[in-house]
Amino acid sequence: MSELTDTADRPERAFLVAVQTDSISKVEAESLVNELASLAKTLGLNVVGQAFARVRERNPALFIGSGKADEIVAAAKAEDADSILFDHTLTPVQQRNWEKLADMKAYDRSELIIRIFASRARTKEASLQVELAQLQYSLPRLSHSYSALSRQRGGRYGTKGSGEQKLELDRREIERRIHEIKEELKDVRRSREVQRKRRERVAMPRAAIVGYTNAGKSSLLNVLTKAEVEVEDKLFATLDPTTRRLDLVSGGALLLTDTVGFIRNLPHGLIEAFKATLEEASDADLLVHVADASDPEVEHHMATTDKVLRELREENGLEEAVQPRILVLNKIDLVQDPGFFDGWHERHPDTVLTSVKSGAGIAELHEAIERGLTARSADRNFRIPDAEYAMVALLHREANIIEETREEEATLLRCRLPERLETKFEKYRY
Ligand SMILES: Nc1nc2c(ncn2[C@@H]2O[C@H](COP(=O)(O)OP(=O)(O)OP(=O)(O)O)[C@@H](O)[C@H]2O)c(=O)[nH]1
Ligand SMILES: [Mg+2]
Repeated sequence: MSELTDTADRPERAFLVAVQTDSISKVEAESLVNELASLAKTLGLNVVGQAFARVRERNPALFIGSGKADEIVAAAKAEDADSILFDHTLTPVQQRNWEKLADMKAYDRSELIIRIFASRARTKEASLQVELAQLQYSLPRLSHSYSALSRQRGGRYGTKGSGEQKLELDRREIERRIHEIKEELKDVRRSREVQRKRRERVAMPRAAIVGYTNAGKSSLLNVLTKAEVEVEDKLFATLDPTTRRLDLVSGGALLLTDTVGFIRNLPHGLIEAFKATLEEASDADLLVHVADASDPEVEHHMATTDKVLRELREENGLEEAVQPRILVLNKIDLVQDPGFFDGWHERHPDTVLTSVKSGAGIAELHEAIERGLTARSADRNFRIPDAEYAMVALLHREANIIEETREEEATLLRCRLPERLETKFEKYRY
């Protein structure tokens, strides 16, 4: 066993490295490294120092120039670090080179995020999805470490001996498991599909709460629907979607789903793995995009969320522009500068401002959700025969009724109908 195992019972001491490149400014690099520190703390790591490196030309072996790399290693050693944690993505070769150079663990944001997801997975579905992402991540890294993602990675150096044959076996074993998980996830997806069909039959509109991690999505679901989703000041508190019914003031109701949060540079393997979960968001009738007013990077975070959603819709073959959405700026209780809101409304005129802490804006959000669901419908006249009274009941649940009169053996309704119900009611129009 290496000396690293002796330190197993103290929290891992991590030294962070951020890079500036032509496309990453100093300010952005700083914000990314702060976020990396939050991610590290979420996993219980002890952040003992950080360094910035300016990269003009990528050094294929280490990403960073070798002189700077030596400095970083020295600084990490001076802090008695157990690991060096990079904000930028390391190739398997770079990871191996850093580990040799520093004689300690080296890994990147993707691996850290995957480890967080692994530590947070509670349900079978989430566990399967995380395991899939882990295996896919570790496949190309097999040549240097089979257990690339296991926590206990000490003893790796000098422990050769596994040999080509073993490597090939390991690779096959992993590929087999990947295949198995994909099959299991297909079943999960099928049962989700069944659930969704069932919901469509009751024709309840669906809204999804989306946004950057830690913005307050679960808190909002809880306050809007009296759900009891766990809320934590940690990144990725929520991995599993929770759906609750939200009663509308007009008498209708909708299903509101809380989803996994987004983050910059989310490993693609995770998006891929969590597709089944995120489908809940990508085809909802309405998106409630929650942003954190107290975070200086909030607009970057919003752009990230939009980008991931766009990609998901594209992958699912859905048109991008048609999904109505409400922008919610939460945690306004934490904003010190009153001028902040002037600038904000100039850039994002229709924002609903909320605070789960003080209760501010929650009633407005209710109204905005209600409006959002009916906004794109027009006034329609329907004649519904008494034999099909269930359809009248459906309109009472789902539509805004403007006028209702009786004929012999039929009900006449003038109402504003959610667009998704238009085809269903086409035959009753007059
Ligand atoms: N001050 C303040 N804190 C809030 C507000 N809303 C949520 N929080 C806190 O922000 C933290 C994150 O809230 P969550 O509801 O877990 O956030 P989330 O978006 O679901 O986060 P993930 O599931 O990790 O993506 C918790 O500590 C909440 O108590 C708010 O309006 N004001
Ligand atoms: Mg949450």
